[in-house]
Amino acid sequence: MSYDLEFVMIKPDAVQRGLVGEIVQRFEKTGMKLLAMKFLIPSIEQAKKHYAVHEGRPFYEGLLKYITSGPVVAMVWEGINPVQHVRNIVGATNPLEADPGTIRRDFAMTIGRNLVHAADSLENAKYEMSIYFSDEEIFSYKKIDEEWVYEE
Ligand code: IDP
Ligand code: MG
Repeated sequence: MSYDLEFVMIKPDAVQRGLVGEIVQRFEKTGMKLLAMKFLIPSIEQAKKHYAVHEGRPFYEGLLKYITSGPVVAMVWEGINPVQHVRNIVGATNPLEADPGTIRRDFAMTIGRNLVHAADSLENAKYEMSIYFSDEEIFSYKKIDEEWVYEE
């Protein structure tokens, strides 16, 4: 078992709707470790890098407008299998298809305003965190509950 990193972003709609605390808490309560957190308005250059895989899709322009429309919370979380854990907590892309208890099912109505972004692979997580954080901004520290979250 190895500790890996996942990149997560609380999108502008969640900030506007006052859901930042609720969303952070869902990740925090799993026992994952928060390594980086930044409140920022993504530039168009950052947004284009972030969503490069979606270039050419019908929703691409709207997606860029959405993600650059206001402040977001960018985060890096560490854990074992963090991508799977985080994406389970976030839920399916379309809130209509998301499981009960997921963020998107509980708080969102439409695919175009689905509150949270989470990288879909460790490789993409690494790429996406490099868009928003320098290496020095991603901390390394001992968290006191680690032996109670993971068996030795
Ligand atoms: P994900 O966020 O669950 O990984 P992706 O398929 O990677 O989903 O799509 C990225 C983001 O693009 C979605 O979270 C959503 O905000 C937006 N998006 C995807 N499909 C649509 C669509 O059909 N209409 C509007 N927005 C979409
Ligand atoms: Mg995606």
